[in-house]
Amino acid sequence: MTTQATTGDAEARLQEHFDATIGRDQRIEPRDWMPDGYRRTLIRQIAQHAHSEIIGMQPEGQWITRAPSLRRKAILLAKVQDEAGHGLYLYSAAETLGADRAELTEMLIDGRQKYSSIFNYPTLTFADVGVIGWLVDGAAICNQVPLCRSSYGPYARAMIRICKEESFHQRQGYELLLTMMRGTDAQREMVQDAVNRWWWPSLMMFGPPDDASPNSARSMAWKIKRHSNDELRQRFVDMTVPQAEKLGVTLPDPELRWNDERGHYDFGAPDWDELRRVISGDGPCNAERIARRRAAHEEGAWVREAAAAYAAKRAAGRRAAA
Ligand code: FAQ
Repeated sequence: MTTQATTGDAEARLQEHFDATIGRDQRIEPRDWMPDGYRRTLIRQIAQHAHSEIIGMQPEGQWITRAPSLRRKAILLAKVQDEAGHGLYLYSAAETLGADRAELTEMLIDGRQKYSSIFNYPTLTFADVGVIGWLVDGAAICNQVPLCRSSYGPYARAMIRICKEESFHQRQGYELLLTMMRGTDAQREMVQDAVNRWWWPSLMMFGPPDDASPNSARSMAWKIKRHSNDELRQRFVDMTVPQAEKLGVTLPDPELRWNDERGHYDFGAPDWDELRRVISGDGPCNAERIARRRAAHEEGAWVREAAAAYAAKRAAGRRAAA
């Protein structure tokens, strides 16, 4: 038998073992063999997810100094800090696949890697903070709860804590909106205006429609994704409509109505050209978000250098003592 044939046989056995593990709904762990495409897909999705959490600190972060009370400021600070934490768990999960966190950050600020379209829209009033919690975190929960059963262990485990925290984020947003809706006419108008602006971008968070989603079939076969983009979008609409009714706001979609036969709400199509534009860098705030992230990275260079110098000094001290 040639060496080439032996290597081929070994690889086929590894692939078989991988397929069987996925087939049994068991987890793939960092030291397990995995196909290159599986590794690449995970790095792409986890990095995009991590970048989204970090860039996602900006729209609400802008309201921390302008929060209307100490209570609202404390809640908002905690939420934005949680998002930093989510970014860090996710970068760590990407590192278990061999990705380098510094390189991932470089790829984000050079525009070589994506982050969620939703964070390229401006936050014009404090009602936007509530609506982001309700709709954006609500959409994130719909998308991410199934990821707790993703086939890659470190990603699935990171998602458990992230989802628990997102759930607090969603409730704080809804509670803020309930409070504003019990306030003045001007406050109710602010809430409705924010809902009008964020509804369609929230639906776009789930990605392109299934027939235009190049990665879904592969990711679902690998059980990285458990549901298609359209399935999750429908689940979000079904969950959100009754919440909007309770809140007393109108969702800006004339086609939205209950369909008895399907047992779901029918709804209009988002503007997919807008999603394409925002993803390709041409949304209302893309340039501002990346410029801010780049500046923060550059301003933090001295901290990274100091931490590396301190670690080297401690390692030298340990070597000298040994
Ligand atoms: N924005 O073939 P598909 C959060 C890209 S975290 C930008 O369907 P896939 C917490 C996609 O990457 C929000 N790009 O792709 C929070 C692909 O491009 P590529 C982030 C998008 O991966 C709340 C191409 O289009 N969540 O909100 C978007 O199978 C409040 C084709 O698309 C996650 O990342 C988009 N909306 O499905 C923080 C969850 N949609 O790479 C602060 C994990 C698609 O081939 C405040 N990710 N693209 O060049 C996922 O579940 C999936 O990656 C999808 C996309 C569903 C986002």
